[in-house]
Amino acid sequence: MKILLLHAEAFSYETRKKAIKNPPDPPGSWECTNCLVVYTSIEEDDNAHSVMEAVDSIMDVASRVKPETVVVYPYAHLSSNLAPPRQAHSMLVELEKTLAGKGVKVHRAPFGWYKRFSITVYGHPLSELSRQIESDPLLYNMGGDTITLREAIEKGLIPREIAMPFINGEIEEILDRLGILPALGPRLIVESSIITRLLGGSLISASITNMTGRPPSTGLDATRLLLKACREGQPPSIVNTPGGAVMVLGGTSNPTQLYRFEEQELEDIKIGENGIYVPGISDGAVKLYRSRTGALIPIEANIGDKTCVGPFIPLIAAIVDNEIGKSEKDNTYTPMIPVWMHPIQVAIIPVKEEQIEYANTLATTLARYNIRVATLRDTSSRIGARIRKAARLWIPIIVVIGEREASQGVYTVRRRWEPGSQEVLTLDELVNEILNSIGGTPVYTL
Ligand code: A3T
Repeated sequence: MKILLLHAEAFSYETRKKAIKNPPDPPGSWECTNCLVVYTSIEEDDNAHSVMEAVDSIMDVASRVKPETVVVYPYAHLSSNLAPPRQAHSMLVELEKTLAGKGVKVHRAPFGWYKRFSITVYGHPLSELSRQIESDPLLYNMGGDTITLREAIEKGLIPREIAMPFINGEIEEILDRLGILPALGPRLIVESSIITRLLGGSLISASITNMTGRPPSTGLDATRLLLKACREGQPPSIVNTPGGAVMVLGGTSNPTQLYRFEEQELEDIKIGENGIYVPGISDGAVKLYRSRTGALIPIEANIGDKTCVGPFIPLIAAIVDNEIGKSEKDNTYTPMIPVWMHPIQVAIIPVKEEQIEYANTLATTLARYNIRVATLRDTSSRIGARIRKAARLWIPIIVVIGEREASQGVYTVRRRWEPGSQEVLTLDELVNEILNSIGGTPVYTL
């Protein structure tokens, strides 16, 4: 996405004629004074992440020039790599909504029209700015190579099931996907004890009853799948871990039904009463997570002496949902997922261009310990904005490198679990701390 931000004393436009066949917005005209006009070209690679980035940039400028209104103006002339109109329009709507959600007065100009416009720019130093918004601004470091997170997944450097819920930038996105999580063929296994530790209080336990004669409840697909795999567990669908727990490896022909229970199907689950009716199985129990939207996600099944957990992506979804739930109840609580579970364990942020080399050396060193690192090296974006970006992704450890750090050979570390505080560490201290927080992780790769 490319944006041109002009702080205007006066601005007005008026639609002339259609520039595309069926413009999604009606024609119109508009004028304003003291407005920040954001000429926006949506590019092919743009995604939800780019919108958040753009919002950050716009808010940053708006906080300094203090306009009365922000105008989102579709403008196809800043890029030669344009997104098709439908995608471009929906992102501009998203941009408008997200800005409005931040309490900004926003006006979005009609899409797909030739427009006549006039603008008078104030002329102060901040009144003309442009920003290039990267669609995937996190540069992942593996063995000294700098690649995007997406490339890292494709190369198999980050377990897909860990990284996928994060790939579009907004963890919240996985909540939308709670019902339609694709079966990705997980390769990771996790001990059930850790799930109980993370979700404990939020899990609903239900026994499985064998009410013969009752029709099967179709919405129990996910639970049934988990139970079936747990009971029948032929490799590679089930793997015993050293801790005795078992991970069910997903796989279904109809992923859209896998984790979603429809309203009426919820009635079939008589939790704490008759248990769950699952045809053909009567000797087990399940633990379900009830999300904030009411969806029930099967987390764990017990059949005989076997415990089956998984698959991995709904687990992450449940944990994220649960954490958001906690932070909604208590606004001093910072939602977080454990360091071992995050696709990016450490974000390294060089303050200025001159510190990039020092940042790269650190990234390479950490990557050698198999620590998953991303560098936010876009030094044209302000340091605060980059720290916020890392925080928005729930990256547990953030290392900021400024002039002082680079010259003294130390690292300023912010830990997500200690909001508001930071500490200066040596390389050894930093490495030890990270390895300790990952150590003993009960996850195994197949
Ligand atoms: C104009 N202002 O540019 N990004 C932004 N807008 C787009 C895109 C895109 N990827 N694709 C189409 N009109 N549009 C006017 C000039 O006066 C919209 C945008 O409104 C553009 C129009 O569709 C034709 O490309 C022409």
